[in-house]
Amino acid sequence: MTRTVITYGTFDMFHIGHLNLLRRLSELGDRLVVAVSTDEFNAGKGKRTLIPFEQRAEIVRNIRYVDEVIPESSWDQKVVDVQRYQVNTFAMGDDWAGEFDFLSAYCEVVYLPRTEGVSTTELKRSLSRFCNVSREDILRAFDVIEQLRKDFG
Ligand code: C2G
Repeated sequence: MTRTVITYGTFDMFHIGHLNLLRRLSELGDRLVVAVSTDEFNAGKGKRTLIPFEQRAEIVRNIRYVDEVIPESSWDQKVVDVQRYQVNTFAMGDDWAGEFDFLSAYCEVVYLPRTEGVSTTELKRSLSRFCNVSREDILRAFDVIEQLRKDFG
């Protein structure tokens, strides 16, 4: 009997934390269904995504651990999804621990430890710091490189 696992997420700026989770979820069953949050649903979460839904869904669809991708457009779709896809296990990272325990009436509910040290929010912060390098700093760096080239050939 096929054991189906489902999870939900934005998966913006796909990173190793997302990959670790999907790999571990795939080990919990035979089929992994991933519901990717639509841009509209994220706006409702107060989340601005950098990568549009279609691209986030296409990336997740092409992760070897993922068997099917569906859109997440509402907080209320989980019960319907669990029944429609005959889900055995609902699983999320443990930043959501306890939030979806009501689903235990329909399937196993599992929260897995998050990957520490990486998050989309942190990536955005690093990116903005990186992009904020001033023109003067860049020119000064080129001068230093030029001087080193003269001194050391
Ligand atoms: N995650 C993780 N480790 C990280 C970052 C994220 O394990 N370093 C997990 C989260 O716990 C979540 C999944 O990766 O289970 C997707 O994370 P997000 O894209 O941030 O998803 P989120 O916006 O929390 O949406 O209905 C549930 C929501 O759609 C979840």
